[in-house]
Amino acid sequence: LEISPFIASLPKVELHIHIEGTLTPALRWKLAHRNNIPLPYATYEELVDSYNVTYNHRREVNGDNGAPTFLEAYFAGCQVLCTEDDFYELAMAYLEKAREMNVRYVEPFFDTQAHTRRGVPAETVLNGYLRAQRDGAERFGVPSNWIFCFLRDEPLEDGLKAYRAALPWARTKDGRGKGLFHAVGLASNEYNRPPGLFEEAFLLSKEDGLHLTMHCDVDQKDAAEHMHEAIFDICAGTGTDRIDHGLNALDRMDLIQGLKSRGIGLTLCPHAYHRRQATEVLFPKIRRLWDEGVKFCINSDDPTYMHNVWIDGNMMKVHEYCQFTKRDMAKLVQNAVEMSWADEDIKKEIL
Ligand code: ES4
Ligand code: ZN
Repeated sequence: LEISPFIASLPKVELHIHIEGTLTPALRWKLAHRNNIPLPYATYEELVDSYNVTYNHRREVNGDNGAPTFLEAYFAGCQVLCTEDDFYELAMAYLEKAREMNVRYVEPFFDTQAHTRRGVPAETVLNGYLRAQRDGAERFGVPSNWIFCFLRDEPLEDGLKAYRAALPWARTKDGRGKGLFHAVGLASNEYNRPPGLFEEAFLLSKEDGLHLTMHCDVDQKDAAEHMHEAIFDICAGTGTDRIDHGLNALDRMDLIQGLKSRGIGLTLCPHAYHRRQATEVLFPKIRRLWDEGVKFCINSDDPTYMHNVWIDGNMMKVHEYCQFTKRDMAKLVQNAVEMSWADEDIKKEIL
């Protein structure tokens, strides 16, 4: 699908993108050489090929066709990120790309655990992203508020340690933090890792005044149960503020009702699902969510690991396949603004 002038010029807001999932083969190649990190690929073409990943996080579900799982490829990509400048360059490349797509505001996810477990100090990661947050707003006019992610397939204790290390870079309610992130999320492989396992971490971040979102990925094992926990049980029953993906709400009416009554929005990433679901299956589901009155917005997830389909390509797909009108498309952006945790002056500027 070619991006239409209407979608290209529509002001956009991105609420579901993993910064490490924007690493291009070109930047990865450059950083590998700069940092003397050996790549397990003989040629640049082989590196590009390694971005052809399988959808499910578990090899046994994919069948063994030799392709890496998405998470294997994603964490392999992370290995070239070593210095503060590397993290800065990664983030600046994304924010510049956002400007080119007329994306006016972003809330990128980042994983410190993916880097500290390789021996990179947390402050290297955080200072790189912090500098990009400042320069990206100034140079490209793209303000951003970032989201610290717990890796759910790592122990809670590791997540708590990572969170405490990152906290000086947060925008906490005491107003003393550096202001990089203002929310926490839950990412990585959710197989047998329900969100309730991270209750202590969520309560802590809420006490610190941070917002809360969590992945409830599509068609994973126990997807509906995880979603039920996220909506009704998390944070002593107050629930999450947002859900990332969450298409499985359609499996159960109590989930649809819960989302609506609690005003929880979904950050959908249509192309990520389109890799595995037929057009005539997937897009009617998204349309049904819309008709049910569930609030959602359209995002890109990990564009370089998903055929380079960015937010504009994702919006094109729903415009085309859900029969969303131009007015509907503007409403989807408005949903993103309302679901966002941007300051009021930034929200006003976009709408
Ligand atoms: C992710 Cl697609 C996806 N699922 C789970 N965790 C992630 N982190 C980055 N992308
Ligand atoms: Zn995601």
